[in-house]
Amino acid sequence: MYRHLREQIVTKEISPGSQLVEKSIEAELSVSRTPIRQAIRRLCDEGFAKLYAHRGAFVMNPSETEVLQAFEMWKYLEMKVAELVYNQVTYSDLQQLNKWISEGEQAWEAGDVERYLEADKEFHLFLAWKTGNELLHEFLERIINQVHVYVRMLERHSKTIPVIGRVKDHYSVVDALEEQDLSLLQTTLDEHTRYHATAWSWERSRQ
Ligand code: NI
Repeated sequence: MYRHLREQIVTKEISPGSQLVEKSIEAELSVSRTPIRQAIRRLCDEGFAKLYAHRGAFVMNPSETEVLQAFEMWKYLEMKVAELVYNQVTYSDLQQLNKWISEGEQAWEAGDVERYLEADKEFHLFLAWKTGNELLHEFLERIINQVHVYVRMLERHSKTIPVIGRVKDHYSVVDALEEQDLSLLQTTLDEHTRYHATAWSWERSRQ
């Protein structure tokens, strides 16, 4: 149910800004109300839709400003994570990070966007978890969910740029951690987060 609705949102079969009405989904797909409600809740949690009090859930329809603000917040949180972990990472942490890089690469080569995004999220959240700051980890998860919603939409509609092709940056992140080089780490994460924002603006300007 969740996957079905998510797919429809990403492909814009359900138009941006439209309301997710339990009753009409129930009628259309002939499934019971509870799984629909759960799916809608999850879509809201992950940033595909937004819940408004007394009005219901609406498919997100972000302005360019909102998208750029999300990427900017992502960057700020990554800068903080970098500052807290750049000299805290052990050999086995690096191995773990490398595992997610190869997972991401395999997914990318197979054209599996969902698996790619999952590996990407694990990679970034692992470092946030290493900070020991639960709120930082929680906020980063929220922002990455949101940013990944935008990346999915961009990926589906862009034929011109490899939106998810920034796996290479992750290697530089690992190098910087290995060298305990904060400035390299921050520069890399800055470029990594900015790439998507630039891609988004560029794609928008061509529409
Ligand atoms: Ni990444």
